[in-house]
Amino acid sequence: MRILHTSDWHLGRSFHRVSLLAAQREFIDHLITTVRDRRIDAVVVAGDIYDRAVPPLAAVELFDDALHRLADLGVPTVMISGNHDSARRLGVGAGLIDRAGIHLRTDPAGCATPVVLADDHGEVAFYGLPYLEPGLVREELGAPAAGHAAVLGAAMERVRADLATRPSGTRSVVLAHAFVTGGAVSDSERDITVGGVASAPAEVFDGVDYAALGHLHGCQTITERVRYSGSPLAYSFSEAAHRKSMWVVELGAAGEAPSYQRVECPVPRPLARIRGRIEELLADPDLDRHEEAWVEATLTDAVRPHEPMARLVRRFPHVLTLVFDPERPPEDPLASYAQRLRGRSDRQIAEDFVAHVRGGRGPDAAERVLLEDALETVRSEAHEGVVPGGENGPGAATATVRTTPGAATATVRTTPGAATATVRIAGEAAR
Ligand SMILES: [Mn+2]
Repeated sequence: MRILHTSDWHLGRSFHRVSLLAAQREFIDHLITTVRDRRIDAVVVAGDIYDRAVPPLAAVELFDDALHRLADLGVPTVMISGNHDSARRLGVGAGLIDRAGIHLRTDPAGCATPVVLADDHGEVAFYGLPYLEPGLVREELGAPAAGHAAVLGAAMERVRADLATRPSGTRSVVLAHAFVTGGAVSDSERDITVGGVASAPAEVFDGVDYAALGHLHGCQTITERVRYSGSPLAYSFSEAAHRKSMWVVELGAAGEAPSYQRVECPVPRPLARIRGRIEELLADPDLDRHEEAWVEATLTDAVRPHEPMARLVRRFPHVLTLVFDPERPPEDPLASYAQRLRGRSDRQIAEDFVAHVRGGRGPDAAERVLLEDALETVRSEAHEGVVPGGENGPGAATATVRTTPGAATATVRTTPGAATATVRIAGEAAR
């Protein structure tokens, strides 16, 4: 059985204010062509169909078009919701499109009810595990502990239990939307850290023939049988070096190792990250090759140059973003601030800030729990789409937590997709 694995379409997402709708439409064309030309038997889409809980109409129409074309081809398709999708919104109508061979799984309760397809070697059971937000599904799945590894583990226990009841020789594929340990991140995935831990070990998928993963946007192989397809398009400049692709996985008879082929996706426009003083960027002949790219320019001039964007755009008409990173002497405390924040989680930044405004005394255990609760509440609400458009757009949310009675109040604000947390301290500690 030949399976096409893709994920993280993020329909409706734009790239630094440039609409990607035409590029996403081109990807859907490419998907349909690939299914037809490579005689694909089943398509799996591992979550993040849309970029947000309430997607724009044009994105919904594109998804509708993709579903019609897949149904017309008569190729069974299994899809799950990701952390960017609103599982409940996406799941509306799932029962009906099921009859057309499009199996959309958005409810964790159904994770052990597979879509069963067959070929000459027998049956293949496809288990769709929608994104499992630990705080929301722990009880439902009876997970012994909080956190991603525990809820995913509980869901996979159910999968293995169901598989054990099936005829011997039944092959199996699991779709999951998760951060598996060892995977490489990029800047366009929304942080899903819970209790300081974002990832689950690859061993959680032991016992199935193939785990088709979504969430990380780079195409990657975690173990031979546990893979990410990555997103079909680059959604941040950190993906400038990615080759965007899908996997064609060929399952043979039971016990045979699957074979894998990587199918590349069309590139609407290459990405380039360039860095230097503005005069160098305007003159360096090596940069000729980036003149038609979408460009992120980092200017290192010690003094911010006059109208840099207007000058750069003459050579790089598609420059989209400017970063200022002035060269400073190493003893300058400002030099390292951005570097200190880079790669730190919302929770770490919040804890550092509490320590900073309290003369070095960071949150104690109880305060840490409160901060974590606040961050988690915000994430759950954003995921469920219960927070209407905040000042930072749909899904932005704020939670307030009193760290010590009468001493400090921390307000945590997150904007999904931007992965930032701001902590404000009010009360005595603010003095
Ligand atoms: Mn994603």
